[in-house]
Amino acid sequence: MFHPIGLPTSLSSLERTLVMGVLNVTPDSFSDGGLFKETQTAIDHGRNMVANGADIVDIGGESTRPGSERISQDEELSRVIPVITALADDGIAVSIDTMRADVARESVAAGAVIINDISGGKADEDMLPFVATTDLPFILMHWRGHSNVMAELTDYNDVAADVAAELRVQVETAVRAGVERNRIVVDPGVGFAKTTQQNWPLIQELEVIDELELPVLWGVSRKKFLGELLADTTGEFREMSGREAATTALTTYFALAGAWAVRVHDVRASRDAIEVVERLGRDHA
Ligand code: PMM
Repeated sequence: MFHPIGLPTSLSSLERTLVMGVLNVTPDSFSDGGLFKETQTAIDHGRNMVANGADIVDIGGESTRPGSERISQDEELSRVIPVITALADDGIAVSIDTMRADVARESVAAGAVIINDISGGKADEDMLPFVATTDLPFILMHWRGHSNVMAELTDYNDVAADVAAELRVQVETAVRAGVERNRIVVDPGVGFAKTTQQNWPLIQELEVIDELELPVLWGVSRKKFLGELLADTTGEFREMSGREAATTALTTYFALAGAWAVRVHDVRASRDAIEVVERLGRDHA
């Protein structure tokens, strides 16, 4: 288990897999409307996740579900900044989930301490130069294209090997732009430009990703491939809220493999799983 440099010491002193709680500030996540209400609901939810064991709260204003369209930068900022400000003021370690350099910049100014770019710097040419000016960890995900087109970008010879190779190129690009290698966390991007079935060998062969010798974040929580795995006898996918136990099973697997962090919705369940793995790893006593 090793951490990227630039993490708050409260986190870098931990020797277990970290839990990143998902906080999507998007109207589809908080459907009862009104920005103020959404903001307050999101802040409360972030605090609640920390009370339940989240080490990091990952705040995103733009949905990246398969097929989703982009929102404007102003819209994204108005969703995330008040939530970041409130949670950072509480002393919570906040990461900003954005593909836009300007959103990352304003989020860092508001108190975010980790930058999570699902495009790994590919969506906005200003992202990597901006990250290079900070001393913060950078989560770089495997990415082939925006959510509205990614379903057509799923050709692989060997999914784990190809994702690792493409991640290596993305990492080298980031380093050339001035991002220190030891600040980078890689993320194989489960569900992004992968068919549901392609996610399995990627996860099964996680040692191929580990060969990059960088901390690894896995984001599988509630994703479609789990809904498909758990489909009922008519073929109907399991609904989102029924995918938690499967998500937690994967958290156990990733923690056993020494993942740096998991990005999850149900923080308590994953944190419990990680505590079990950590206890099992201690010497017999
Ligand atoms: N997945 C989503 C959004 N952001 N960030 C990282 N680093 N890794 C992910 O797998 C990831 C992400 C989409 O999932 P959601 O709609 O449940 O937030």
